[in-house]
Amino acid sequence: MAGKPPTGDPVQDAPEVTAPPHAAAGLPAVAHSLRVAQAQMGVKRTALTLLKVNQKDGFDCPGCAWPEPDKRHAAEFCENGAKAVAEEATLRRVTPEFFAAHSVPSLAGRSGYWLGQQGRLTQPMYLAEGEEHYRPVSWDRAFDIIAGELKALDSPDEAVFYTSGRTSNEAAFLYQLFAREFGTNNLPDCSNMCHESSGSALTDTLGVGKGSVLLEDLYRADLIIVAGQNPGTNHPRMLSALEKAKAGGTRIITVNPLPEAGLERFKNPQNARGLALGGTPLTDLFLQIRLGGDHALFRLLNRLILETEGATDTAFIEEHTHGFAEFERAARTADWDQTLRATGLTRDEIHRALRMILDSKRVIVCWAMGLTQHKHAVDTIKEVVNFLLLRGNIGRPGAGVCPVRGHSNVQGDRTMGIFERPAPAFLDALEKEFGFTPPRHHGLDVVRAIRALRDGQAKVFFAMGGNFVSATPDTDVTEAAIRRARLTVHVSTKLNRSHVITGAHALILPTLGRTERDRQRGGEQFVTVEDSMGMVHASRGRLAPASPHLLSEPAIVCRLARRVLGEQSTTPWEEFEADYATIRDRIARVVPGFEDFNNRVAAPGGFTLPHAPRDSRRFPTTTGKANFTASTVTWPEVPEGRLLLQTLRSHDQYNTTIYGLDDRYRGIKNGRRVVLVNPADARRLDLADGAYADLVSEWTDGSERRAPGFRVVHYPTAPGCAAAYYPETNVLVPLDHTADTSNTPASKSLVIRLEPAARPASGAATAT
Ligand SMILES: Nc1nc2c(c(=O)[nH]1)N[C@H]1C(S)=C(S)[C@@H](COP(=O)(O)OP(=O)(O)OC[C@H]3O[C@@H](n4cnc5c(=O)[nH]c(N)nc54)[C@H](O)[C@@H]3O)O[C@H]1N2
Ligand SMILES: Nc1nc2c(c(=O)[nH]1)N[C@H]1C(S)=C(S)[C@@H](COP(=O)(O)OP(=O)(O)OC[C@H]3O[C@@H](n4cnc5c(=O)[nH]c(N)nc54)[C@H](O)[C@@H]3O)O[C@H]1N2
Ligand SMILES: [Mo]
Repeated sequence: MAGKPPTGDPVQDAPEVTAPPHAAAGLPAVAHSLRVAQAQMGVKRTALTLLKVNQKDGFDCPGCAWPEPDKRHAAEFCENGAKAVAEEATLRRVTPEFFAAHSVPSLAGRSGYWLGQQGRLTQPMYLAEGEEHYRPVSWDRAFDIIAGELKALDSPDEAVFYTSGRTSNEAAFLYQLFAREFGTNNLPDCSNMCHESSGSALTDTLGVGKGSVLLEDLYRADLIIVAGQNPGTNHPRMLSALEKAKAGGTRIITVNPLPEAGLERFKNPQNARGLALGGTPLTDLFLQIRLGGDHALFRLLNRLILETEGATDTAFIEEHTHGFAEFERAARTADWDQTLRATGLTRDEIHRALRMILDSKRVIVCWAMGLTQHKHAVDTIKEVVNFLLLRGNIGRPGAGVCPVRGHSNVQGDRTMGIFERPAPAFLDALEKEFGFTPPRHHGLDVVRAIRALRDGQAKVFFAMGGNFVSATPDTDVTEAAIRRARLTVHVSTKLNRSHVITGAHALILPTLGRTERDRQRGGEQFVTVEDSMGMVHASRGRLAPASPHLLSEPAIVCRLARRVLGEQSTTPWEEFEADYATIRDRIARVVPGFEDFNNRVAAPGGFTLPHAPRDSRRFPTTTGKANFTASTVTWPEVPEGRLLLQTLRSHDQYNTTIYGLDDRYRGIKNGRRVVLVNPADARRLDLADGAYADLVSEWTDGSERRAPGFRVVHYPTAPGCAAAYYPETNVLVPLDHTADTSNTPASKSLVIRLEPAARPASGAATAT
């Protein structure tokens, strides 16, 4: 029933397994989303809220960053978008009485699922040094506490300002401005763990760290390759786009170790074909690749293209690219046997892929975490760029790179300057506009911030959203690092584990969500976001705020900045808080592409940011051209008797927020501590389906990490590979196991062994 959170810890980790379906969405998805939404919001609020998702006069779905089509459906949301909305618009509340009843140590013993189910945070709360309970605190006192600790630091670089990807453009711009006026570039964000590898690879090769395609391009492509992405769960509205593309003749190659139901067949609940008929088959060719084999695959494809008479776009290569000769030399040495070993694919499969590629004039490659979270992620993505450059598939309709971003405004936050390594031109613009001297030396990313906290070099940790301790790698190391901090502060909508693993003292600052009205002195405000394809548009919440004590994210930053910076700052923080249009006026003057921001964002649907490679085949790289690259092909080697583990999302979670225990498209419910293993491997390792095992990750320095008590599920993943859910498995990822260059935790490739274990006592709660 709406409004009533579960009382006992509901996480009975007793996984039940059935055969996975071969299609995604359809009526069950609609029914499921309404059920979830009504449990949190009640019937009326569900109807009122869901109808405003992604409408031109409504709010941006807080789920994923997939763009909205220009012609919108009355119900422009998906099952998982509905869950994201319900999670925020829930009627359940976490009140001061809740914190009086539950000590912080007792909350640290609860699962993340249980914490999230308690509802929205309603008042600023303070955990004083040496105490075990959070108590209510006034906003003024909260800002005093933060200012006190920040001013006591020996250097501004002892503070860390983390951002998750839901923060609006306006809040993000103010937040980075505050951090830099305070004196640090320590602005790590969730992107460091997510698409940082894409940003690194694309900036080096194309000059812009973002995708180069628009929604219309997908419909015009002859071929779309979806590599390392599970859109049926994580970007469900992408399936509608793929369906539309297929209707126009586009073919699809899926590259994935798992046969993901959403990519096999899509039953669109918004049309008759999806409702009554069997839906649309999406994938034409499924390449069931081994984890981390993509670099080798694309390298061999590049060699085969080079060897095919007339297959390369020589005019494009000559006019627009740099480094071709060196790349060609490297690519010509690509080795068949090595590639078959690295990928686990057959010659025939690779030849079939090649034929489809050569038959296609316009090609798009889409990818997500399956490519970015590997040690060699940046080189892999650069190889994808080589692949597209070879046939001139950048900067023309129906072709290009399409890294599909995660959080709904993670791309916008970066555009607004949330970056620990800001471009000098961006800092110059800030300096000119606001009349202060921004720090020029680089700040800390996520992994480096954890090390600094661990080593006592960072003392204040401030988070604008997110769930840092659960999202980051090496859970035990990270939690110990956070506990060494003097002060931890979280601006949040929902309770999570990061609120209960704290520094010496801690604050929770509750904030408005996307769905809620934002009234300031200057009247009702809206905010803006940028989607995965560089489209910027307004987002307006309609619901009454979850509590009268909430402040918006921009208001929190403005008040904090005034309290911390005082006279030292000439920035008009009060004016910014009263009227967000005044923030947008400044963004317009600082961030290229946002000229005349307020007027342009007033247009229904907003506007598209410029993208030089996409718009005019100009490449703002160091060479002034698109860069071919020639790296050494690598892939993860797995010793005998071991498996390669990827950590991924179930259908019933949003990152560290667990919506429920039903990974419907994989046929797993009522539990999350499962490990998916290929049946042949399982037999070899003598692990029956339903047996229990500890997952032990083995690290190059000889150390080990253990996640106990996982149910073995025989599942048709690629041989040699295994899969288990994040965040339960983050404990297995060593802090130093990161991608080269981007420093992204390599959470999709962990060498593990499975140690048979007893079935955990029935009803055991999961700790994460
Ligand atoms: N409902 C929901 N939506 C979300 C999220 C959520 O948690 N829930 N999270 C959001 C965020 S922040 C992000 S970043 C995105 C994440 O979106 P995804 O990247 O789709 O998420 P993952 O669950 O990590 O899935 C990775 C996919 O890549 C495949 N894969 C893993 N390793 C490899 C490999 O080496 N090669 C290849 N070719 N494939 C591989 C896996 O089998 C899986 O299908 O989704 C966003 N949207
Ligand atoms: N092992 C492993 N680890 C991973 C990954 C993986 O695939 N495997 N994926 C990585 C990826 S791609 C990402 S993006 C990170 C995610 O890392 P984060 O972004 O830090 O984590 P989330 O779980 O998305 O954060 C959820 C919390 O955000 C808060 N929140 C929600 N909405 C709002 C809002 O509007 N404002 C504010 N202020 N707070 C809000 C709520 O309190 C909620 O509890 O995790 C990474 N970690
Ligand atoms: Mo992400």
